[in-house]
Amino acid sequence: MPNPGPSLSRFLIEQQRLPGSTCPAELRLLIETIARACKVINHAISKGALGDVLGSLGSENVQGEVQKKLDVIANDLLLDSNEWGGHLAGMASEEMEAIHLIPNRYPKGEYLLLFDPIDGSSNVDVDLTVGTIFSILLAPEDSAGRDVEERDFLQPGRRQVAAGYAIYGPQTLLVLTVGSGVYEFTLDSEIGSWRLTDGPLTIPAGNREFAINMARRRQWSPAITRFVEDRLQGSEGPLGEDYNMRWTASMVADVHRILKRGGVFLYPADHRAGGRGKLRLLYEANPMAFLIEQAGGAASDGAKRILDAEPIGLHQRIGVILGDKAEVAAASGARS
Ligand code: AHM
Ligand code: MG
Repeated sequence: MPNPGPSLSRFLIEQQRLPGSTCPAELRLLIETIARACKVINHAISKGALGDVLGSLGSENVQGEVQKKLDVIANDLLLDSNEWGGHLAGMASEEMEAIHLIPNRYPKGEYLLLFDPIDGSSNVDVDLTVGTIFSILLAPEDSAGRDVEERDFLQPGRRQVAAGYAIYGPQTLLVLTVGSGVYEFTLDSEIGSWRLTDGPLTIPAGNREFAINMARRRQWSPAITRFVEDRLQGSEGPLGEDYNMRWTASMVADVHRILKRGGVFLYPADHRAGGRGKLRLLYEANPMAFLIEQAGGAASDGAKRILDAEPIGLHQRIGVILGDKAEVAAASGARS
């Protein structure tokens, strides 16, 4: 690939022209709009204290989490950027209890957009990597001619037509799938253009790195406990090899590392409480699972494929194990 490769627009237009394309023009225009909003979010994040965007608001979101100023700024930017384009029937976000309908003054389209505007937002105030995660679905056919409702968003992840994330780190990247591979674009901030810099991505097999929040150990199932314990014993244990552990508290950063370098990410369900884990199915687990599968990896809730989970609520949580196929199988109870 020439470096830098084609712009995001050119890449998507070329995808659109391929026989059997999974990227029609309307989807391309929607993705370009999301990518533009991510550029503005990137700008706001990079201003930091100079832009008065750090710190909390004192309010809580529907999850009972304290909202950071940037959670709300990024949420509003994504709503404002996407509601007038005519591509969407509705939106849903980690930061809003209810779905967001497209105002009647704008034309409506056939897609549904779900997002986590700032994932890993506890990292913002300490200048660590955060991201924006998005998932795109088609509105059900029977929603034509009426306002969409929450139930229209409750589709299994295998029905996603596109998913991706922007990652605001040492470089600002957009990582995207429209169901035919995973591609990485780097923001050239001087000319304001996303340029293809890698892809199609394939998760390298056999990287001995795992990502888990060890402080939740008491909540793990026997299978997760055994998986982690085997790796902690390293060359002195049953696997006979040393492992490394990484935890950034930003799923976008952990998933990006796995896409590029391999390994496995785990945020399991709370085994003792019969709980569902921390991460949300519709706008965190599903888009990441789609990307990981498209890059040759696997994504499981510990028992079954995440993309087959039948959603029952907009903000429902699910256990997440994703990355290298063999590691996901081992953490889900198969023998390591
Ligand atoms: P957020 O969307 O409110 O930021 O929460 C999701 C984040 C993930 O990015 C990360 O994997 C996880 O929460 C970290 O949780 P913990 O604080 O338990 O380490
Ligand atoms: Mg999140």
